[in-house]
Amino acid sequence: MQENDMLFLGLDSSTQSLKAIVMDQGLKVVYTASVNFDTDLPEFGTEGGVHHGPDGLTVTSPTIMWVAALDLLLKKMAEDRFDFAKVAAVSGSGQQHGSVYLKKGGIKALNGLTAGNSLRSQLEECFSIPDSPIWMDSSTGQQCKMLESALGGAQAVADLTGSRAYERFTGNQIAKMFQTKRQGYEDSERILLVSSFMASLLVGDYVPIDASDGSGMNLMDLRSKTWNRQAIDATAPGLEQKLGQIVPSHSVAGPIHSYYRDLCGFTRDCLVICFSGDNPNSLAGLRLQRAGDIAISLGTSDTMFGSLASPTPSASEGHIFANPVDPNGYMAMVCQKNGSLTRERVRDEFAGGTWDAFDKALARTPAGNNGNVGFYIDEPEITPPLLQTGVFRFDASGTRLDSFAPDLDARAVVESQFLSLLVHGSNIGLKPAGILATGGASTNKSITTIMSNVFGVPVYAGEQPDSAALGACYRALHGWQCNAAQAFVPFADTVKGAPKIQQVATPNAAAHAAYSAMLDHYRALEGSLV
Ligand code: 5FX
Repeated sequence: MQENDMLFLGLDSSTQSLKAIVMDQGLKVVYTASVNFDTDLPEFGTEGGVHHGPDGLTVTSPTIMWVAALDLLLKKMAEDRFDFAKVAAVSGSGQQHGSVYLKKGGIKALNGLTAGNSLRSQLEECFSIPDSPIWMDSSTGQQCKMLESALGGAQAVADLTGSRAYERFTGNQIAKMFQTKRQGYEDSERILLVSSFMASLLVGDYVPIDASDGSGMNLMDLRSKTWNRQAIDATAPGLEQKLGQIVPSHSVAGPIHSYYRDLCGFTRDCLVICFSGDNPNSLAGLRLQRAGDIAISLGTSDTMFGSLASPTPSASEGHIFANPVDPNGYMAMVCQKNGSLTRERVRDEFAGGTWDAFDKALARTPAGNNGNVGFYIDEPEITPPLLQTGVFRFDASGTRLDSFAPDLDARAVVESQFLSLLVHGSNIGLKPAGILATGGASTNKSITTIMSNVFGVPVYAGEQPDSAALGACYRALHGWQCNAAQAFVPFADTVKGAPKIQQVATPNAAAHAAYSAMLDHYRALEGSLV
Protein backbone atom coordinates (compact mmCIF):
# COMPACT_ATOMS: atom_id res chain seq x y z
CA MET A 1 0.00 0.00 0.00
CA GLN A 2 1.41 3.41 -1.01
CA GLU A 3 1.67 5.76 1.99
CA ASN A 4 -0.02 8.60 0.05
CA ASP A 5 -2.71 6.41 -1.45
CA MET A 6 -4.33 5.08 1.71
CA LEU A 7 -8.06 5.03 2.39
CA PHE A 8 -9.95 4.85 5.70
CA LEU A 9 -13.28 3.07 5.92
CA GLY A 10 -16.02 3.96 8.42
CA LEU A 11 -19.03 1.67 8.83
CA ASP A 12 -22.23 2.71 10.56
CA SER A 13 -24.51 -0.07 11.76
CA SER A 14 -27.48 2.03 12.76
CA THR A 15 -31.08 1.16 13.57
CA GLN A 16 -32.27 1.31 9.97
CA SER A 17 -29.23 0.68 7.79
CA LEU A 18 -25.60 -0.27 7.40
CA LYS A 19 -23.58 2.47 5.71
CA ALA A 20 -20.00 2.78 4.52
CA ILE A 21 -18.09 6.02 4.10
CA VAL A 22 -14.54 6.05 2.78
CA MET A 23 -12.14 8.96 3.02
CA ASP A 24 -8.62 9.56 1.82
CA GLN A 25 -5.74 10.80 3.94
CA GLY A 26 -6.72 14.40 3.18
CA LEU A 27 -10.04 13.67 5.00
CA LYS A 28 -11.95 13.90 1.72
CA VAL A 29 -14.93 11.55 1.40
CA VAL A 30 -14.37 9.54 -1.77
CA TYR A 31 -17.01 6.82 -1.62
CA THR A 32 -20.26 5.93 0.13
CA ALA A 33 -22.58 2.92 0.02
CA SER A 34 -25.45 1.66 2.11
CA VAL A 35 -27.86 -1.17 2.79
CA ASN A 36 -31.33 -0.42 4.09
CA PHE A 37 -32.64 -3.20 6.32
CA ASP A 38 -36.34 -2.86 5.42
CA THR A 39 -35.98 -2.50 1.68
CA ASP A 40 -32.73 -4.35 0.85
CA LEU A 41 -33.35 -7.24 3.25
CA PRO A 42 -37.17 -7.54 3.20
CA GLU A 43 -37.06 -11.21 4.27
CA PHE A 44 -36.46 -10.10 7.87
CA GLY A 45 -39.76 -8.20 7.92
CA THR A 46 -38.46 -5.25 9.92
CA GLU A 47 -40.07 -1.84 10.12
CA GLY A 48 -37.45 0.86 10.51
CA GLY A 49 -34.97 -1.99 11.08
CA VAL A 50 -36.77 -3.37 14.13
CA HIS A 51 -39.49 -5.69 15.39
CA HIS A 52 -41.88 -4.42 18.06
CA GLY A 53 -43.01 -6.97 20.65
CA PRO A 54 -46.69 -7.45 21.55
CA ASP A 55 -46.18 -5.75 24.95
CA GLY A 56 -45.45 -2.43 23.25
CA LEU A 57 -42.20 -2.15 25.21
CA THR A 58 -39.94 -4.82 23.74
CA VAL A 59 -38.00 -3.83 20.61
CA THR A 60 -35.51 -6.16 18.93
CA SER A 61 -33.69 -6.69 15.65
CA PRO A 62 -32.71 -10.07 14.23
CA THR A 63 -28.97 -10.21 14.87
CA ILE A 64 -28.27 -12.19 11.70
CA MET A 65 -29.82 -9.34 9.67
CA TRP A 66 -26.82 -7.17 10.60
CA VAL A 67 -24.53 -9.96 9.34
CA ALA A 68 -26.52 -10.28 6.11
CA ALA A 69 -26.24 -6.51 5.71
CA LEU A 70 -22.45 -6.73 5.83
CA ASP A 71 -22.52 -9.46 3.15
CA LEU A 72 -24.66 -7.23 0.96
CA LEU A 73 -22.67 -4.05 1.61
CA LEU A 74 -19.40 -5.74 0.61
CA LYS A 75 -21.11 -7.12 -2.51
CA LYS A 76 -22.34 -3.62 -3.46
CA MET A 77 -18.86 -2.19 -2.90
CA ALA A 78 -17.29 -4.92 -5.05
CA GLU A 79 -19.86 -4.24 -7.81
CA ASP A 80 -18.82 -0.58 -7.64
CA ARG A 81 -15.22 -1.80 -8.14
CA PHE A 82 -14.21 -0.27 -4.82
CA ASP A 83 -10.46 -0.81 -4.30
CA PHE A 84 -10.37 -2.61 -0.93
CA ALA A 85 -6.57 -3.01 -1.19
CA LYS A 86 -6.13 0.69 -0.42
CA VAL A 87 -7.91 0.53 2.94
CA ALA A 88 -5.33 1.05 5.70
CA ALA A 89 -7.84 0.91 8.58
CA VAL A 90 -11.53 0.34 9.25
CA SER A 91 -13.49 1.55 12.21
CA GLY A 92 -17.16 1.80 12.85
CA SER A 93 -20.22 2.91 14.67
CA GLY A 94 -23.03 0.89 16.16
CA GLN A 95 -26.40 1.94 17.53
CA GLN A 96 -25.72 2.19 21.26
CA HIS A 97 -26.89 -0.23 23.97
CA GLY A 98 -28.01 -3.12 21.69
CA SER A 99 -26.62 -6.50 22.73
CA VAL A 100 -25.54 -9.60 20.82
CA TYR A 101 -25.40 -13.07 22.39
CA LEU A 102 -22.90 -15.53 20.90
CA LYS A 103 -23.33 -19.14 21.94
CA LYS A 104 -20.51 -21.49 22.91
CA GLY A 105 -18.45 -22.19 19.81
CA GLY A 106 -19.20 -18.75 18.34
CA ILE A 107 -15.55 -17.85 18.48
CA LYS A 108 -14.64 -20.92 16.41
CA ALA A 109 -17.13 -19.93 13.74
CA LEU A 110 -15.66 -16.42 13.64
CA ASN A 111 -12.06 -17.66 13.54
CA GLY A 112 -12.87 -20.16 10.81
CA LEU A 113 -14.70 -17.87 8.35
CA THR A 114 -13.89 -18.93 4.80
CA ALA A 115 -14.49 -17.03 1.58
CA GLY A 116 -16.80 -18.87 -0.77
CA ASN A 117 -19.70 -18.87 1.69
CA SER A 118 -21.55 -15.84 2.97
CA LEU A 119 -21.01 -14.56 6.50
CA ARG A 120 -24.72 -15.16 7.05
CA SER A 121 -24.56 -18.87 6.17
CA GLN A 122 -21.48 -19.38 8.35
CA LEU A 123 -22.82 -17.53 11.39
CA GLU A 124 -26.57 -18.24 11.26
CA GLU A 125 -26.41 -20.81 14.07
CA CYS A 126 -24.06 -18.84 16.34
CA PHE A 127 -26.48 -16.93 18.52
CA SER A 128 -27.72 -18.10 21.89
CA ILE A 129 -30.42 -15.41 21.74
CA PRO A 130 -31.18 -14.67 18.06
CA ASP A 131 -33.01 -11.36 18.52
CA SER A 132 -30.94 -8.49 19.86
CA PRO A 133 -32.68 -6.07 22.19
CA ILE A 134 -31.93 -2.56 20.95
CA TRP A 135 -31.95 0.97 22.31
CA MET A 136 -35.68 1.46 21.62
CA ASP A 137 -36.57 -1.29 24.10
CA SER A 138 -38.10 -0.08 27.35
CA SER A 139 -39.17 -3.40 28.84
CA THR A 140 -36.65 -3.60 31.70
CA GLY A 141 -38.20 -1.29 34.31
CA GLN A 142 -38.05 -4.07 36.87
CA GLN A 143 -34.34 -4.71 36.27
CA CYS A 144 -33.57 -0.99 36.54
CA LYS A 145 -35.26 -0.89 39.95
CA MET A 146 -33.22 -3.90 41.05
CA LEU A 147 -29.92 -2.32 39.98
CA GLU A 148 -30.71 0.97 41.69
CA SER A 149 -31.71 -0.71 44.91
CA ALA A 150 -28.57 -2.91 44.87
CA LEU A 151 -26.26 0.09 44.34
CA GLY A 152 -27.94 2.56 46.69
CA GLY A 153 -30.33 4.53 44.49
CA ALA A 154 -30.51 6.29 41.14
CA GLN A 155 -27.90 8.95 41.96
CA ALA A 156 -25.47 6.28 43.20
CA VAL A 157 -25.80 4.40 39.88
CA ALA A 158 -25.30 7.68 37.99
CA ASP A 159 -22.25 8.64 40.05
CA LEU A 160 -20.67 5.27 39.41
CA THR A 161 -21.61 4.58 35.77
CA GLY A 162 -22.45 8.03 34.35
CA SER A 163 -26.21 7.46 34.10
CA ARG A 164 -29.00 6.29 36.37
CA ALA A 165 -30.41 2.89 35.45
CA TYR A 166 -32.08 3.21 32.04
CA GLU A 167 -34.30 0.56 30.46
CA ARG A 168 -32.30 0.49 27.22
CA PHE A 169 -28.86 0.32 28.86
CA THR A 170 -27.24 -3.02 28.16
CA GLY A 171 -26.72 -4.23 31.74
CA ASN A 172 -30.45 -4.05 32.44
CA GLN A 173 -31.18 -5.84 29.16
CA ILE A 174 -28.71 -8.56 30.13
CA ALA A 175 -30.33 -8.86 33.58
CA LYS A 176 -33.68 -9.40 31.85
CA MET A 177 -32.14 -12.09 29.61
CA PHE A 178 -30.75 -13.85 32.67
CA GLN A 179 -34.14 -13.71 34.39
CA THR A 180 -36.39 -14.57 31.44
CA LYS A 181 -34.19 -16.48 28.96
CA ARG A 182 -31.94 -18.21 31.43
CA GLN A 183 -30.81 -20.96 29.06
CA GLY A 184 -29.89 -18.42 26.39
CA TYR A 185 -27.89 -16.46 28.93
CA GLU A 186 -26.12 -19.57 30.27
CA ASP A 187 -25.30 -20.69 26.73
CA SER A 188 -23.73 -17.32 25.88
CA GLU A 189 -19.99 -17.53 25.45
CA ARG A 190 -19.71 -13.78 24.79
CA ILE A 191 -22.05 -10.81 25.03
CA LEU A 192 -21.13 -7.96 22.70
CA LEU A 193 -22.48 -4.52 21.87
CA VAL A 194 -23.61 -3.83 18.30
CA SER A 195 -20.35 -1.91 17.84
CA SER A 196 -18.02 -4.60 19.17
CA PHE A 197 -20.04 -7.28 17.34
CA MET A 198 -19.54 -5.61 13.96
CA ALA A 199 -15.82 -5.20 14.73
CA SER A 200 -15.69 -8.88 15.75
CA LEU A 201 -17.13 -9.86 12.36
CA LEU A 202 -14.25 -8.05 10.66
CA VAL A 203 -11.50 -9.38 12.94
CA GLY A 204 -12.96 -12.91 13.04
CA ASP A 205 -12.55 -12.96 16.80
CA TYR A 206 -14.22 -11.46 19.85
CA VAL A 207 -12.95 -7.90 20.23
CA PRO A 208 -13.05 -5.76 23.38
CA ILE A 209 -15.75 -3.20 24.12
CA ASP A 210 -14.43 0.38 23.84
CA ALA A 211 -14.77 2.61 26.92
CA SER A 212 -17.03 5.13 25.22
CA ASP A 213 -19.73 2.64 24.12
CA GLY A 214 -19.09 0.68 27.34
CA SER A 215 -20.37 3.73 29.22
CA GLY A 216 -23.88 3.01 27.88
CA MET A 217 -24.28 -0.22 29.80
CA ASN A 218 -24.77 0.80 33.49
CA LEU A 219 -21.93 -1.65 34.17
CA MET A 220 -18.72 0.33 33.72
CA ASP A 221 -17.01 2.51 36.31
CA LEU A 222 -16.98 5.82 34.46
CA ARG A 223 -13.71 7.01 35.99
CA SER A 224 -11.54 3.88 35.99
CA LYS A 225 -13.08 2.51 32.75
CA THR A 226 -13.22 -1.00 34.17
CA TRP A 227 -16.24 -3.19 34.95
CA ASN A 228 -17.77 -2.18 38.26
CA ARG A 229 -17.90 -5.22 40.51
CA GLN A 230 -21.11 -4.19 42.32
CA ALA A 231 -22.99 -3.47 39.10
CA ILE A 232 -21.76 -6.68 37.45
CA ASP A 233 -22.74 -8.76 40.49
CA ALA A 234 -26.17 -7.13 40.66
CA THR A 235 -26.81 -7.91 36.96
CA ALA A 236 -26.16 -11.61 36.36
CA PRO A 237 -23.78 -14.33 37.57
CA GLY A 238 -20.62 -15.02 35.58
CA LEU A 239 -21.13 -11.84 33.57
CA GLU A 240 -17.63 -10.35 33.59
CA GLN A 241 -16.23 -13.37 31.78
CA LYS A 242 -18.90 -13.10 29.11
CA LEU A 243 -18.15 -9.42 28.51
CA GLY A 244 -14.37 -9.51 27.98
CA GLN A 245 -12.17 -6.43 28.35
CA ILE A 246 -12.78 -2.70 28.05
CA VAL A 247 -10.15 -0.75 26.08
CA PRO A 248 -9.61 2.89 25.02
CA SER A 249 -11.61 3.69 21.88
CA HIS A 250 -8.53 4.34 19.71
CA SER A 251 -7.18 0.79 20.31
CA VAL A 252 -6.47 -1.63 17.50
CA ALA A 253 -9.05 -4.44 17.67
CA GLY A 254 -6.96 -6.63 15.37
CA PRO A 255 -5.98 -7.15 11.75
CA ILE A 256 -8.80 -7.79 9.31
CA HIS A 257 -9.58 -11.53 8.99
CA SER A 258 -8.35 -13.46 5.97
CA TYR A 259 -12.01 -13.94 4.93
CA TYR A 260 -12.11 -10.31 3.77
CA ARG A 261 -8.69 -10.51 2.15
CA ASP A 262 -9.82 -13.51 0.11
CA LEU A 263 -13.32 -12.20 -0.60
CA CYS A 264 -12.64 -8.60 -1.53
CA GLY A 265 -8.91 -7.94 -1.59
CA PHE A 266 -8.24 -6.14 1.70
CA THR A 267 -4.52 -6.44 2.49
CA ARG A 268 -2.81 -8.15 5.40
CA ASP A 269 -1.88 -4.68 6.78
CA CYS A 270 -5.46 -3.45 7.10
CA LEU A 271 -6.22 -2.72 10.76
CA VAL A 272 -9.59 -2.80 12.48
CA ILE A 273 -9.79 -0.02 15.07
CA CYS A 274 -12.31 -0.54 17.89
CA PHE A 275 -15.83 0.41 16.89
CA SER A 276 -17.83 2.67 19.20
CA GLY A 277 -21.39 3.89 19.67
CA ASP A 278 -23.17 6.15 17.21
CA ASN A 279 -23.23 9.14 19.54
CA PRO A 280 -19.52 8.92 20.44
CA ASN A 281 -18.72 8.57 16.73
CA SER A 282 -20.84 11.61 15.94
CA LEU A 283 -18.88 13.60 18.54
CA ALA A 284 -15.72 12.59 16.65
CA GLY A 285 -17.33 13.22 13.24
CA LEU A 286 -18.31 16.74 14.27
CA ARG A 287 -14.94 17.42 15.89
CA LEU A 288 -16.51 18.79 19.08
CA GLN A 289 -13.37 19.60 21.00
CA ARG A 290 -14.15 22.54 23.26
CA ALA A 291 -16.75 22.82 26.03
CA GLY A 292 -19.67 24.79 24.53
CA ASP A 293 -19.23 23.06 21.15
CA ILE A 294 -22.53 21.23 21.17
CA ALA A 295 -24.17 19.10 18.53
CA ILE A 296 -27.77 18.11 18.06
CA SER A 297 -28.26 15.03 15.95
CA LEU A 298 -31.67 14.79 14.33
CA GLY A 299 -32.04 11.10 13.64
CA THR A 300 -34.41 8.29 14.55
CA SER A 301 -33.81 9.66 18.02
CA ASP A 302 -32.72 13.26 18.65
CA THR A 303 -29.61 13.65 20.75
CA MET A 304 -27.72 16.62 22.09
CA PHE A 305 -24.12 16.12 23.09
CA GLY A 306 -20.73 17.73 23.61
CA SER A 307 -17.31 17.23 25.22
CA LEU A 308 -16.78 17.73 28.97
CA ALA A 309 -13.61 17.86 31.06
CA SER A 310 -15.13 16.73 34.32
CA PRO A 311 -18.34 14.77 34.69
CA THR A 312 -21.31 15.63 36.90
CA PRO A 313 -23.73 12.74 36.31
CA SER A 314 -27.39 13.31 37.11
CA ALA A 315 -30.01 10.86 38.28
CA SER A 316 -32.75 12.84 36.61
CA GLU A 317 -31.48 13.21 33.05
CA GLY A 318 -28.86 12.63 30.44
CA HIS A 319 -25.75 10.56 30.30
CA ILE A 320 -22.05 10.99 30.76
CA PHE A 321 -19.84 8.73 28.62
CA ALA A 322 -16.10 8.30 28.27
CA ASN A 323 -14.87 10.47 25.40
CA PRO A 324 -14.16 8.42 22.24
CA VAL A 325 -11.16 10.50 21.10
CA ASP A 326 -9.63 11.57 24.40
CA PRO A 327 -8.97 8.75 26.88
CA ASN A 328 -8.95 11.26 29.77
CA GLY A 329 -12.07 13.16 28.73
CA TYR A 330 -15.84 12.73 28.88
CA MET A 331 -18.89 13.60 26.84
CA ALA A 332 -22.42 14.46 27.94
CA MET A 333 -25.56 13.58 26.10
CA VAL A 334 -29.31 13.95 26.33
CA CYS A 335 -31.40 11.63 24.17
CA GLN A 336 -34.99 11.99 23.00
CA LYS A 337 -36.44 8.83 21.55
CA ASN A 338 -39.23 10.54 19.62
CA GLY A 339 -37.21 12.23 16.88
CA SER A 340 -37.41 11.95 13.09
CA LEU A 341 -40.04 9.24 12.94
CA THR A 342 -42.35 11.33 15.11
CA ARG A 343 -41.73 14.47 13.04
CA GLU A 344 -42.46 12.43 9.91
CA ARG A 345 -45.65 11.03 11.43
CA VAL A 346 -46.87 14.53 12.33
CA ARG A 347 -45.89 15.75 8.84
CA ASP A 348 -47.87 12.91 7.25
CA GLU A 349 -50.91 13.35 9.49
CA PHE A 350 -51.16 17.13 9.74
CA ALA A 351 -48.93 18.78 7.14
CA GLY A 352 -49.64 17.31 3.74
CA GLY A 353 -47.07 14.52 3.83
CA THR A 354 -44.13 16.46 2.35
CA TRP A 355 -41.39 18.58 3.91
CA ASP A 356 -42.37 21.37 1.58
CA ALA A 357 -45.91 21.42 2.99
CA PHE A 358 -44.51 21.09 6.53
CA ASP A 359 -42.25 24.15 5.95
CA LYS A 360 -45.27 26.11 4.72
CA ALA A 361 -47.19 25.19 7.88
CA LEU A 362 -44.22 26.43 9.95
CA ALA A 363 -44.16 29.66 7.95
CA ARG A 364 -47.86 30.27 8.74
CA THR A 365 -47.32 30.02 12.52
CA PRO A 366 -45.32 32.33 14.83
CA ALA A 367 -42.32 31.44 17.01
CA GLY A 368 -43.78 30.17 20.28
CA ASN A 369 -46.98 28.96 18.56
CA ASN A 370 -49.00 31.53 20.55
CA GLY A 371 -48.31 29.52 23.69
CA ASN A 372 -49.71 26.26 22.30
CA VAL A 373 -47.51 23.35 23.34
CA GLY A 374 -47.74 19.70 22.25
CA PHE A 375 -45.94 16.57 23.41
CA TYR A 376 -45.86 13.91 20.67
CA ILE A 377 -44.98 10.66 22.38
CA ASP A 378 -45.26 7.91 19.75
CA GLU A 379 -42.71 5.72 21.61
CA PRO A 380 -42.25 5.71 25.40
CA GLU A 381 -39.96 8.71 25.88
CA ILE A 382 -36.61 8.89 27.65
CA THR A 383 -36.31 12.68 27.95
CA PRO A 384 -38.58 13.75 29.55
CA PRO A 385 -39.43 10.34 31.02
CA LEU A 386 -42.95 9.83 29.61
CA LEU A 387 -43.73 6.15 29.37
CA GLN A 388 -47.36 6.73 28.39
CA THR A 389 -47.66 7.18 24.63
CA GLY A 390 -50.03 9.64 22.97
CA VAL A 391 -50.29 13.28 21.94
CA PHE A 392 -50.73 15.78 24.77
CA ARG A 393 -51.79 19.24 23.58
CA PHE A 394 -52.17 22.37 25.73
CA ASP A 395 -53.14 25.96 24.98
CA ALA A 396 -51.45 29.07 26.38
CA SER A 397 -53.47 28.89 29.60
CA GLY A 398 -52.36 25.28 30.17
CA THR A 399 -55.76 23.78 29.28
CA ARG A 400 -55.55 20.33 27.73
CA LEU A 401 -56.94 20.20 24.16
CA ASP A 402 -57.98 17.21 22.05
CA SER A 403 -56.73 18.72 18.83
CA PHE A 404 -54.95 21.71 17.29
CA ALA A 405 -55.44 23.36 13.94
CA PRO A 406 -53.06 21.24 11.77
CA ASP A 407 -50.46 24.02 11.28
CA LEU A 408 -50.08 24.26 15.05
CA ASP A 409 -49.24 20.56 15.26
CA ALA A 410 -46.41 21.00 12.74
CA ARG A 411 -44.82 23.78 14.78
CA ALA A 412 -45.58 22.25 18.17
CA VAL A 413 -43.77 18.98 17.46
CA VAL A 414 -40.51 20.75 16.52
CA GLU A 415 -40.69 23.37 19.28
CA SER A 416 -41.39 20.95 22.12
CA GLN A 417 -38.53 18.68 21.02
CA PHE A 418 -36.04 21.59 21.11
CA LEU A 419 -37.42 23.13 24.32
CA SER A 420 -36.98 19.77 26.00
CA LEU A 421 -33.34 19.52 24.84
CA LEU A 422 -32.70 23.08 26.06
CA VAL A 423 -34.13 22.39 29.52
CA HIS A 424 -32.61 18.95 30.06
CA GLY A 425 -29.25 19.64 28.40
CA SER A 426 -28.56 22.64 30.59
CA ASN A 427 -29.24 20.48 33.66
CA ILE A 428 -26.12 18.36 32.89
CA GLY A 429 -23.80 21.13 31.79
CA LEU A 430 -24.59 21.33 28.07
CA LYS A 431 -24.73 25.10 27.51
CA PRO A 432 -24.13 25.80 23.82
CA ALA A 433 -22.12 28.68 22.39
CA GLY A 434 -23.03 27.34 18.95
CA ILE A 435 -24.78 24.20 17.73
CA LEU A 436 -23.76 21.80 15.01
CA ALA A 437 -26.86 20.19 13.55
CA THR A 438 -26.53 16.75 12.07
CA GLY A 439 -28.67 13.82 10.89
CA GLY A 440 -31.40 13.70 8.25
CA ALA A 441 -33.40 16.76 9.35
CA SER A 442 -30.28 18.96 9.67
CA THR A 443 -30.67 19.88 6.01
CA ASN A 444 -34.16 21.31 6.68
CA LYS A 445 -33.79 25.08 6.96
CA SER A 446 -37.09 25.63 8.80
CA ILE A 447 -36.14 23.09 11.46
CA THR A 448 -32.61 24.49 11.99
CA THR A 449 -34.08 28.02 12.19
CA ILE A 450 -36.37 26.97 15.04
CA MET A 451 -33.39 25.29 16.74
CA SER A 452 -31.35 28.49 16.49
CA ASN A 453 -34.20 30.59 17.86
CA VAL A 454 -34.99 28.26 20.76
CA PHE A 455 -31.34 28.17 21.94
CA GLY A 456 -30.45 31.73 20.89
CA VAL A 457 -27.18 30.64 19.24
CA PRO A 458 -25.98 30.14 15.66
CA VAL A 459 -26.52 26.72 14.09
CA TYR A 460 -23.97 25.13 11.77
CA ALA A 461 -24.21 22.05 9.59
CA GLY A 462 -21.41 20.01 8.11
CA GLU A 463 -21.20 19.13 4.43
CA GLN A 464 -21.41 15.51 5.47
CA PRO A 465 -24.75 14.64 7.10
CA ASP A 466 -23.70 11.13 8.18
CA SER A 467 -21.67 12.21 11.20
CA ALA A 468 -21.50 8.78 12.87
CA ALA A 469 -20.06 7.11 9.77
CA LEU A 470 -17.73 10.06 9.17
CA GLY A 471 -16.62 9.93 12.81
CA ALA A 472 -15.85 6.25 12.27
CA CYS A 473 -13.61 7.25 9.31
CA TYR A 474 -11.81 9.85 11.44
CA ARG A 475 -11.42 7.31 14.24
CA ALA A 476 -10.03 4.75 11.77
CA LEU A 477 -7.35 7.29 10.81
CA HIS A 478 -6.83 8.34 14.45
CA GLY A 479 -6.40 4.73 15.62
CA TRP A 480 -4.10 4.00 12.68
CA GLN A 481 -1.95 7.06 13.53
CA CYS A 482 -1.77 6.16 17.24
CA ASN A 483 -0.71 2.64 16.26
CA ALA A 484 1.92 3.92 13.80
CA ALA A 485 3.32 6.35 16.41
CA GLN A 486 3.00 3.76 19.20
CA ALA A 487 1.75 6.73 21.28
CA PHE A 488 -1.50 8.68 21.66
CA VAL A 489 -1.86 11.31 18.90
CA PRO A 490 -4.17 14.25 19.79
CA PHE A 491 -7.37 13.93 17.79
CA ALA A 492 -7.16 17.66 16.91
CA ASP A 493 -4.02 16.84 14.88
CA THR A 494 -5.88 14.04 13.05
CA VAL A 495 -8.73 16.30 11.90
CA LYS A 496 -6.97 19.63 11.44
CA GLY A 497 -7.47 19.53 7.65
CA ALA A 498 -11.21 18.80 7.84
CA PRO A 499 -13.57 20.99 5.79
CA LYS A 500 -14.94 24.11 7.46
CA ILE A 501 -18.55 23.89 8.60
CA GLN A 502 -21.24 26.24 7.29
CA GLN A 503 -23.46 28.44 9.42
CA VAL A 504 -27.06 27.62 8.42
CA ALA A 505 -29.13 29.65 10.89
CA THR A 506 -28.73 32.85 12.92
CA PRO A 507 -30.93 33.42 15.96
CA ASN A 508 -33.65 36.05 15.70
CA ALA A 509 -33.71 38.07 18.93
CA ALA A 510 -37.50 38.45 19.07
CA ALA A 511 -38.10 34.77 18.39
CA HIS A 512 -35.54 33.77 21.02
CA ALA A 513 -37.21 36.09 23.52
CA ALA A 514 -40.56 34.40 22.80
CA TYR A 515 -39.06 31.00 23.59
CA SER A 516 -37.28 32.23 26.71
CA ALA A 517 -40.58 33.69 27.92
CA MET A 518 -42.39 30.38 27.50
CA LEU A 519 -39.81 28.19 29.29
CA ASP A 520 -41.66 28.20 32.63
CA HIS A 521 -44.95 27.38 30.85
CA TYR A 522 -43.19 24.51 29.04
CA ARG A 523 -41.58 23.19 32.25
CA ALA A 524 -44.90 23.27 34.11
CA LEU A 525 -46.71 21.36 31.33
CA GLU A 526 -43.94 18.81 31.11
CA GLY A 527 -44.01 18.44 34.90
CA SER A 528 -47.76 17.81 34.79
CA LEU A 529 -47.21 14.84 32.45
CA VAL A 530 -44.12 13.21 33.95
C1 5FX B 1 -28.41 6.81 22.91
O1 5FX B 1 -28.37 6.59 24.28
C2 5FX B 1 -29.48 6.10 22.23
O2 5FX B 1 -30.17 5.29 22.80
C3 5FX B 1 -29.69 6.34 20.77
O3 5FX B 1 -29.15 7.54 20.35
C4 5FX B 1 -29.09 5.21 19.99
O4 5FX B 1 -27.70 5.21 20.19
C5 5FX B 1 -29.46 5.32 18.53
F1 5FX B 1 -28.81 4.42 17.84
